Amino acid sequence: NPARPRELFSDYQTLDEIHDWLKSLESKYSGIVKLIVGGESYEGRQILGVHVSFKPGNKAAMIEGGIHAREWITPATVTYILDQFLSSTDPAIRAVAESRDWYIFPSINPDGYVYSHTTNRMWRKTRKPYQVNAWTKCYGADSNRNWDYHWMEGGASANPCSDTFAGDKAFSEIETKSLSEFINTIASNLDVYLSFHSYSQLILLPFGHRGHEVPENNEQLLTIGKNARDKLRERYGTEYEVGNIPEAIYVASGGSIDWVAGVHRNVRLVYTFELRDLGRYGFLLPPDQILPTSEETLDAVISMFQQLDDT
Ligand code: ING
Ligand code: ZN
Repeated sequence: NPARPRELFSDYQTLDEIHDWLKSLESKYSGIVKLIVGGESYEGRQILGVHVSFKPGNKAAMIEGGIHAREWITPATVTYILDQFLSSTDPAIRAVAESRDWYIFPSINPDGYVYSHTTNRMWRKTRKPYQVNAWTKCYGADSNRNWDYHWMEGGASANPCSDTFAGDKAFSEIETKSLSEFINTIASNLDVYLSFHSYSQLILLPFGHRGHEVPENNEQLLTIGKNARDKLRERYGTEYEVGNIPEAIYVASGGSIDWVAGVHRNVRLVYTFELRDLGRYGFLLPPDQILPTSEETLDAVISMFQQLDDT
């Protein structure tokens, strides 16, 4: 069974396993789930996702995971959320699931994700080579420093050997460029954009660049974020903090959420989750935390949509 090679949420999945599972959904939920190629990678892989639509006329919401290769809990949590939207019988989850057209991409840096499984567990970036000098090549740009909104305005490096290398220009990476072009095609109907990272247990609001810009609805984002944080805590007591990127973590420009919030101003809710933990295991979060992390995160996500739709 390609769908559950290992139990889907009891261990981290390889890229092929995630892709096989996504592909299995189209026939299992036919008429509701459609595969989408949101973009492509330097090494020629697909940025594979799904469009989930229960009925016509809904606003759209997009969820991305795996922009950083080593943050394995993020594709796992995004696949869990997708699975729940499709299969849960909980009325609150069903109401939110059926209230939006979903565009869900569990692993938007596929080359990096594969590399972190095969070669270097702590890999973060894409895998395009950059010639540094006659003798040295370094690989990859940070796909969360490469988006074209206030690009290279703080918290990003011009050195291709750095883990926060922003690329040699905005959208130098095919992954961010192609995915941004896909987002442009759905943006006019897009209502919510969620991006998943680990670790630090934070809910982050735009913007991250050094201009300390805040979204026009910053107060609404803070209120909804803090209420979602309270919901998240209820299940297992996990403590999150909520704030704009520079205050809550550090100045960082060229992130996906800055581009979405800055270029597509009709998108009302834009957040980054930094999932578990606080550093005990860091990126090497044990597989027995996949389910609890996913469950509490879904609680927060459901709360965000409920609040948005109640106002
Ligand atoms: N954290 C994010 C990073 O890219 C972030 C924080 C989120 C920055 C959104 C900018 C925009 O550094 C991790 N852990 O990668
Ligand atoms: Zn990250």
